[in-house]
Amino acid sequence: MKLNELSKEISYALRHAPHEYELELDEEGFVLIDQLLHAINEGGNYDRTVTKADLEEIIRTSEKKRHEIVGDKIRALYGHSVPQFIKKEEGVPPKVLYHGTTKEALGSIKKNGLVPMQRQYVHLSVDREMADSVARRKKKDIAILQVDTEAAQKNGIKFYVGNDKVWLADNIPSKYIGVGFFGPTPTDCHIIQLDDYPTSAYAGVWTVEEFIKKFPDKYKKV
Ligand code: HQG
Repeated sequence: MKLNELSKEISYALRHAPHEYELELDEEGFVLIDQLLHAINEGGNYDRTVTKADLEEIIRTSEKKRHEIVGDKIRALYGHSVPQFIKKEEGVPPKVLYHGTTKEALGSIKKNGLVPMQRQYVHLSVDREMADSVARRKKKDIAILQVDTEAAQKNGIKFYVGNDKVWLADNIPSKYIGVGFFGPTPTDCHIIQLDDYPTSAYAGVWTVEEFIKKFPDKYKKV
């Protein structure tokens, strides 16, 4: 059984295309496991019948907790792009959350803040490492952003629980966002407020290395 493929198909069905599987998500994004299994098995993409135990194994062994089973139901914990609004539980996140993106997007993020784009929420990570791997999916020059959630919350921005490592949010204005230059240790980092970050750096006129060279005392290479 190709569990990785199955996991991707489940994410596709539960985040983006439940209608293709004749599934209806409830307001928290749950569907009956039996209905999901029926639809997946009708597709006949796997070498044997997919069972609830396979779904449980995906959740247990995956490096990211993408799905959740509660009783006889399953849902995707984040990532939704379905037109139907999926309600997430509001919560108080860690004071700082990270977002991995591309340098190319910085100009637009500076102007419009972080916005959900094709998804229902902005996705944030609890640690830099995860933000880094999220950014590297895009296969471009990356930028790691740091969100001051405390200041944002004080001004009415809401955060929602995804899983233990992923938080969700509505739009986050750029005044709460910093661009991070991170070194190998937690103290070896410097954040520049996105609004102060020179356009020449993300436009590629300066590479990050050049930028760091210009400010050797303050910035260290990752
Ligand atoms: C960018 C994966 C221009 C944003 C990951 C991102 C994550 C803007 C892209 C989860 C912007 C959207 C979600 C603005 C945001 N202007 N670009 N104003 N605001 N963006 O894939 O966060 O492995 O929809 O920076 O690990 O990359 O599938 O979101 O680059 O947790 O489980 O618009 O998906 O999880 O891209 O990834 P995405 P994301 P899974």
